[in-house]
Amino acid sequence: MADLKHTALIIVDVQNDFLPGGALAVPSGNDIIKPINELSQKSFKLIAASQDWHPKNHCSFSDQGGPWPTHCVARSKGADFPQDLNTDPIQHFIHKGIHQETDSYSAFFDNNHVYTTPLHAILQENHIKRVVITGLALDYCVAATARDALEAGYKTDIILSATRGINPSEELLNDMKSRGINLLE
Ligand code: VGL
Ligand code: ZN
Repeated sequence: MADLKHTALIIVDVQNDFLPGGALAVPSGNDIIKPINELSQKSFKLIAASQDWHPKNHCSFSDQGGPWPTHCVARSKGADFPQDLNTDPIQHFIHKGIHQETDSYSAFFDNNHVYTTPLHAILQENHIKRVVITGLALDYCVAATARDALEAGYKTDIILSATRGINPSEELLNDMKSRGINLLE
């Protein structure tokens, strides 16, 4: 990664509930913590981390008719970062999924594109041209964040060693590649 002057590292939803033992565990999710800790030592212009941050009665929860078990309730242990993730280099924390009636896979917008998080403005203020995306889950929040980043005009890379999916298909990976998202080792 040659010139990181205009590059941001984005860490998506590396939270206890998405790790083994959590409410919505992504298989081998903990394997990515060390690679992310290594990446965050590099000289990125900025580092931002998103956190899934739901109200207790969020529409995505199965007891509210949604597809997912209750997870990442705001301020709960499950919504917290795992202890072994080095959060010292992270300058910006982006909460998403904070509105009861809508879910937000992407760290930029909710799924209906009604609400915008501060992420795009932060990247613009810092003259970011390229984003390097890591975190969980590859087939949901990482994919959605990468698609929105690309649409917003950023050169968009996903680091495969620093992401894991719930059930990522070959089609999804091909779709991301054909859009122009770079899948790097
Ligand atoms: C996520 C499902 C529900 C994710 C968040 O971070 O990928 N997946 N909420
Ligand atoms: Zn969620």
